[in-house]
Amino acid sequence: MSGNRIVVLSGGIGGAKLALGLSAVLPDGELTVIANTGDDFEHLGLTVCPDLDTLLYTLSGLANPQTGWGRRDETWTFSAVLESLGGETWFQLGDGDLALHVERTRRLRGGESLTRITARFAECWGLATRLLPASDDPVRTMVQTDQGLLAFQDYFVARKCAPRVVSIRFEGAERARANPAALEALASPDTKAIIIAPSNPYLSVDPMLAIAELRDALGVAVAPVVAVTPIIGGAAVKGPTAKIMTELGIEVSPLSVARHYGGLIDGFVLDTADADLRDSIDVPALVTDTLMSSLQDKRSLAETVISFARSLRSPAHAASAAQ
Ligand code: FO1
Repeated sequence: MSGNRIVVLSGGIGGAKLALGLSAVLPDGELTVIANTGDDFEHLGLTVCPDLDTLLYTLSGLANPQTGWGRRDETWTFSAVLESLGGETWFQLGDGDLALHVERTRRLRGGESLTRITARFAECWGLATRLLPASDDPVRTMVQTDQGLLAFQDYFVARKCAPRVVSIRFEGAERARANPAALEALASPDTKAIIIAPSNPYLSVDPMLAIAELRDALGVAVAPVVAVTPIIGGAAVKGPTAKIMTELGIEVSPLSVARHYGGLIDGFVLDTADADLRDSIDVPALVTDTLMSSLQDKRSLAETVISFARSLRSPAHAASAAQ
């Protein structure tokens, strides 16, 4: 490994697209992805880690391009039989995907950490990227809504994000230790940029930032921290980000996202559709095309974000490092 590491904080589908672009433009072993575990839950007796798995599948070329989650060329015999038995099928587990959850659960019960298991799976599938859960301790996103307090997947999948969000909290975050390998990556002098992926700030990035050690590590990192907007022209690229912002009384604008990360970021990337907002952002801002449809889009956004990050000094961080 040379001294040009890039670290990215990512949720599921949107973050995985940028992670794929970064992995395509960086030499093997240079990319570390720290993944949200707030969406993880126990289902049918199995531990399911949707964001980690979306990253695993995407980075190994196995992802389902239609859904963004789950595996390509999946079969659904398990789900069909379960349904015929009157079982719970609101959260769909494909046959191949099921194998991943069974093996992870078996290893967790045998005492292996989620970090170790994820590294093992990544090795089995030939990933050149280091994939790290934000924590080995449980952090669970809970959504307070007009229909009561809901576990994340109940809100997101079972109720299709329809309930009105009142507040969001991350159970276990106050006790959770950050993944030591993630802390090492954030602090390493070899790390040249830390990127907050265009994931949902409130549902996918905040569960990681709620872990004090991780947030603090970002705050003192010497490498510049750059966030990429998940909001383009007043709408979310995918998912419920804009709906949630409206319900929480936050203006649906990249400006709100930049402010949300205020004090943590040294640079912000916004879309060409929002170029007029550049001067209103408190940190240096780069305007570029942030929509990632093709692999070429992902690669070119990755290259642009890396060179923007490299062009930044991180004044706050540099000052604290100099003391
Ligand atoms: N999302 C859905 O909307 N419906 C599903 O049935 C579903 C199943 C599923 C199974 C495994 C997995 O890793 C992810 C799955 N997702 C499903 C996606 C997932 O719940 C969300 O996209 C993330 O948690 C949000 O990042």
